[in-house]
Amino acid sequence: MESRDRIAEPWGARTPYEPGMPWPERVDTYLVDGVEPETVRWVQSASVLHSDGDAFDIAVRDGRMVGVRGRGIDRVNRGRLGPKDLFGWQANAAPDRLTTPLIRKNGELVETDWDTAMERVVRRSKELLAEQGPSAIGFYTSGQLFLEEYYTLGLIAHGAIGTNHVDGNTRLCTATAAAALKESFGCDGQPGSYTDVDHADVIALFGHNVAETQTVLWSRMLDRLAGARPPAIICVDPRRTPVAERATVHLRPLPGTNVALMNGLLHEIIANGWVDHDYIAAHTVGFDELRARVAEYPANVAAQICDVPAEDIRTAARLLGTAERLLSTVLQGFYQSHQATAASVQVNNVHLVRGMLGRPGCGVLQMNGQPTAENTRECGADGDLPGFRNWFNDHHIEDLARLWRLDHHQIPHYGPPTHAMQMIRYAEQGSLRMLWVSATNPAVSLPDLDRIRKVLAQDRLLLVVQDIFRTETTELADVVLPAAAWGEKTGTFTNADRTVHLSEKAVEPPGKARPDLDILLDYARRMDFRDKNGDPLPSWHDPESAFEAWKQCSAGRPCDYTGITYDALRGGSGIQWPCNDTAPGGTERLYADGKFWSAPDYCESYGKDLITGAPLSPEQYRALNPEAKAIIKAAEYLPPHEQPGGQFPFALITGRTLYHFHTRTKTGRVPQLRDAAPKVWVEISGDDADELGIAEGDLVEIASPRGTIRAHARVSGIRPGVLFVPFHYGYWDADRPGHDRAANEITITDWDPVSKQPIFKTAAASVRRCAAGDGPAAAPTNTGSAPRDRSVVATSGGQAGTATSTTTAATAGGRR
Ligand SMILES: Nc1nc2c(c(=O)[nH]1)N[C@H]1C(S)=C(S)[C@@H](COP(=O)(O)OP(=O)(O)OC[C@H]3O[C@@H](n4cnc5c(=O)[nH]c(N)nc54)[C@H](O)[C@@H]3O)O[C@H]1N2
Ligand SMILES: Nc1nc2c(c(=O)[nH]1)N[C@H]1C(S)=C(S)[C@@H](COP(=O)(O)OP(=O)(O)OC[C@H]3O[C@@H](n4cnc5c(=O)[nH]c(N)nc54)[C@H](O)[C@@H]3O)O[C@H]1N2
Ligand SMILES: [Mo]
Repeated sequence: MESRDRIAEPWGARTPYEPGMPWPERVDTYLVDGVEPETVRWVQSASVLHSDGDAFDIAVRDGRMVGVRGRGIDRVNRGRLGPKDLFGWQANAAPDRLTTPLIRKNGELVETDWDTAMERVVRRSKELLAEQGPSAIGFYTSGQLFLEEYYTLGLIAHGAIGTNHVDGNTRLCTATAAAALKESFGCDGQPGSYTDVDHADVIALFGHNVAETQTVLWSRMLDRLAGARPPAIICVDPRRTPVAERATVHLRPLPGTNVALMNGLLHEIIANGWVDHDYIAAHTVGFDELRARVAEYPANVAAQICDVPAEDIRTAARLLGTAERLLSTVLQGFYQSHQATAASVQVNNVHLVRGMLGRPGCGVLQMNGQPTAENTRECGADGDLPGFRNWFNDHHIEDLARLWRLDHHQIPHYGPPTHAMQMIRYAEQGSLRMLWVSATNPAVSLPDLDRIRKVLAQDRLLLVVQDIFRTETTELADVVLPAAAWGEKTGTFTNADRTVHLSEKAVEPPGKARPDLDILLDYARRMDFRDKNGDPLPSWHDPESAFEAWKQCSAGRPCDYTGITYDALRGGSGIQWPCNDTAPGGTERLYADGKFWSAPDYCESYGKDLITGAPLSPEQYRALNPEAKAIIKAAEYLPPHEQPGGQFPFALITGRTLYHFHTRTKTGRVPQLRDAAPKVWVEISGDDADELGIAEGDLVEIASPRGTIRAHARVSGIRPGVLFVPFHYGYWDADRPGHDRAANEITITDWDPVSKQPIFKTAAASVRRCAAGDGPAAAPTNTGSAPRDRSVVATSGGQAGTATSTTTAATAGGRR
């Protein structure tokens, strides 16, 4: 057993391994001082602070959480935990949890009881249904609840109420992942598996800072890099992230130029003949269009648009083109950037033209971000219909109506589901009169916050907010519902590689807080929702009965859960869907047989035009892809809508740091994590800083056409011409309240035409020095925000940040 400061060393010790070997086990444990592992009860769970699905047990003593221990048996992490996994659970016990419902009276939020709060919501729902119909009501949920909760919400919204206005913050997060998969494969569903890391000889990360956002997956890659025959790494990111530091090739494109870069790479791959013509002919449509399109993007043309050396594009293309086992991952540097879906689809195209799918090491991971985003999508809480059913296919609607015992016209399918930014627009215009927000904090996480605050604060809008803390958003609410957090309720969730985990209740929720599932079921009972037979809707009453109902809904669909039970998830490892009679142990990789879920009668989507977002009709799709193949779609590069220049000469991007999760409602309450990154900063390149007379730690003002914020400057390895601001910092901090630090004060109201995902990573801004700082910026030094000035004191956690690891002798060496 060894101890390490896991704030200083987020990835822990190396356990090297070589291609084709299993990833060695390393069990990480953190227990609060003085607690011995033998004296606690261990309760099975997994992490809800990213999409990796790191499996661990929660240590419980005297009814309180006292630590965590990784599950060595689990396929995802083999026992490893990252800093947020090790320390994040402490937020549950924060003294300022919401413990009672609140209701707005004379402008103030005051404590009330559940009956009063729920009756206010129910009364208004009934009035609106009577006066305006279902379209007056909207639901905005999360990627952080459990599967059972989303399915319940999906049924209530789509079925019982019949509104088309239901979406998740997954719109800000993985809408593009889903869209890119639908465009290429006709259906959502992650093709690859984390075990592809064990086999790949090239790993390409497109706009994905995996080292900070899925630390355990990066540990797996680091262990490959430390072993024999390590993979080559391609990093596509304007910042010098920890991934870039270890990359064989680091491409630093100008933000918003991903399509040009991808077209340049595909041009080189095709021009050099690094394509699998048999695979293309047997399993795809659309190759000729792609070849013609990318012919316009030789390396030097792409290089000019992206401002990267043409030679680097050629080198990267050679690696992609000659890899024997290529694993690609895609995340927010593509999903939240200009032409999000068009760019992400080109990554799928690399794999299709190279025939690299469904074999060990040959995976695409169109990543998720949030822990349960996959479930929001599959259960229909993001607007899509449950079970990846197609809103444009009448048979799918009838199928769902039969399952729910409703008339098919009760389920709205007159058009695509309303996306989150459109719901905000309807609220702004006044047609949406009630918005129920659960497990998301839009007053920090949506773009152009001044506008968002005004919309949410309107008197005519009944804003219901269901959270575990008071947040920037609860402060605008009319009714606040206190929820039980992860660890205080039972349910399942699915990570980015389709692995389903069970998370059991470990401790009681505080005060009167209730599980989100109970709140939704209580609402349904009070509304007296009924099916055709007059039976209560939903028909279930607890997590396991909800899970069993969901299994019926998933039967025969791609995300088939029928072979999974709570009991099967207990004790062992997570299980990858589809899991059914034909695949009783789950499915490691999709499309191994070159067959896709893209048949016109079966597919989730008929696809869209990658440039305009216009949906294809069923007839157009049938003509394009009658035989259920994969679809190769090409796209031309278009310049971003807001480009740097004039008064706003910098490209502004935003994103994350390793130690915080989103709007910090949890990580900001955990000492180890809070102290590692206590305040907002802005990253600026050395060249730009020198030219503007900005020194490390100076207070600067960053302005965009939307507004201004202030932050201390971190002079970092970011590419010149680009500014990066972490989006974690809202305004509730006691030390300096105010609207002058959230990145989204200055981001743009704009979204991808295909996925409707807001563009948080392409805008124009300026920066100006305000004053000297009192020392370096309080930004982490071992991450993408590493300082140019190596004398800045390194990030560390000391004794409080120390955790233990155990590797068994057999696995410690890696090579056998
Ligand atoms: N520590 C931590 N981990 C998390 C989270 C968290 O809040 N904190 N959140 C989770 C969630 S919900 C998500 S969605 C994921 C997100 O995980 P990531 O996508 O890895 O994180 P981001 O920092 O948003 O963006 C990744 C990178 O995109 C780059 N980038 C910006 N613009 C462009 C561009 O135009 N082109 C390219 N190629 N790159 C660009 C940025 O420099 C940044 O390093 O992380 C998950 N994990
Ligand atoms: N500028 C910029 N903006 C961004 C991004 C970016 O990169 N740049 N990234 C976007 C992305 S990818 C994402 S995912 C979003 C995240 O944005 P948000 O979803 O707004 O961020 P969170 O802080 O995770 O908010 C989740 C809320 O749910 C509460 N909560 C936690 N657990 C529970 C529970 O069990 N029940 C209930 N009812 N509540 C709970 C938390 O206290 C918190 O208030 O931000 C997006 N916004
Ligand atoms: Mo996300």
